[in-house]
Amino acid sequence: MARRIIHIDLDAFFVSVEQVLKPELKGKPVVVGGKPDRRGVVASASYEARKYGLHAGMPLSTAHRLCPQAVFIEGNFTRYQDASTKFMAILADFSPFLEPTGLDEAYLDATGFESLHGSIVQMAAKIKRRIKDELGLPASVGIASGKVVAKVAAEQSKPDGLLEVPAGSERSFLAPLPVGELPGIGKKSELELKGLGIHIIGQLASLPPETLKYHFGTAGVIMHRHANGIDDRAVEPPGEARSISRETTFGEDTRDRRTLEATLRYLSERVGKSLREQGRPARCVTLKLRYADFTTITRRTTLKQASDINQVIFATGLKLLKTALSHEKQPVRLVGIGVSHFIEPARQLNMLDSSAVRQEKLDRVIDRIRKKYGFTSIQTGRTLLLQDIFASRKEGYILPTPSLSR
Ligand code: TTP
Ligand code: MG
Repeated sequence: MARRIIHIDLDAFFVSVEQVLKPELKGKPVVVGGKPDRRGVVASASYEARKYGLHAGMPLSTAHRLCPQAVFIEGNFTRYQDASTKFMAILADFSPFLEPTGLDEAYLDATGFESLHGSIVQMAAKIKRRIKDELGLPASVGIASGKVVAKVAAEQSKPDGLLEVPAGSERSFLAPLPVGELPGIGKKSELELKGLGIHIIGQLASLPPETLKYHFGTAGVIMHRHANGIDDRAVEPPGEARSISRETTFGEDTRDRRTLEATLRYLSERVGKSLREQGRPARCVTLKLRYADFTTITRRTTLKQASDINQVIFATGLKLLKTALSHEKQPVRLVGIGVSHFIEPARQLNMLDSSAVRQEKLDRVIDRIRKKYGFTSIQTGRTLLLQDIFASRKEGYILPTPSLSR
């Protein structure tokens, strides 16, 4: 029997959360991402705003030019995280086979659940109802025998849709759609396929797999299977995060070392906090810089000893920053820092190093104070100058484009 996989994705997620708080925004062109004089990009646009050509990733200034009457909102990431947690809790009530693939999307394996709900379509309708009733959010759902077709079906049904692709009709469902609609095909592959005269998924499905392998390597073989509606990947419960990072774009490109270092310190402390919450120290620290002309570089250091200490993350990032800036004269547009390669904790090793022990204790005390009184209630001298650059609230400074990477 064919599997029944559900893919569910909330509609205009960030915008919809804002509309729950301010119902007067419903039915209007709304953008979350920042005020139009900010240099960031659109994170989420309401469907009314999309009629004017607005979409995620578009610079706010362009969005404003295309649709000056849109309401532009800064947004609040904590709010979206909160809504996401509640959304996933509702899904978990329906099936233990749950794979979240983003803040606002997940796969559910519903194979064999027909008798519980009448049909899988009825099950999906119940899921949508609960999300609407309890969170006030619209969702779109696709149902198919595999993940890829379920995801495309959800996308095709937006907004507020529900679409089932019956077993056996996966291929014909996909065939007329543009190749760019197939998950896994990015802008680059799309262009390359167009160069080969391949525009719709049906054409892709008919190509010999060897041809696709020749052009795209193993990704081409997977592309061929997916274009034919074949996808037996399991719905897998989430693994642990593989990296934690934070980044921000400056309001104005900057060469000012003190600003860059203060921001790096602040971002390092944010990363450190998450790292300590997950309880596994990291071996690698990565610095990310984007220069005024959008050239983006990343530089990584492997630590001798895995760490979750603010000072270690910052000092490592700072060294990378200084080296990078000595090679580049352009002003900086974005700075980010991340950690990866987590290990299981082996505290006893650290005990040999009394300064590390002291710093760990200090970080834990700081975490407790911040939990109680807010992130900016206690600061290192270095980050104080950020008060003049960023607004703040209890959860910390309000960065123009906070990183979504977890
Ligand atoms: P999406 O599900 O891709 O977009 P959406 O929910 O706004 O709209 P829809 O699903 O109806 O097409 O992303 C979910 C959220 O993730 C989105 O609301 C904001 C955030 N996001 C960004 O911050 N930047 C981005 O480039 C994208 C694509 C999403
Ligand atoms: Mg969405």
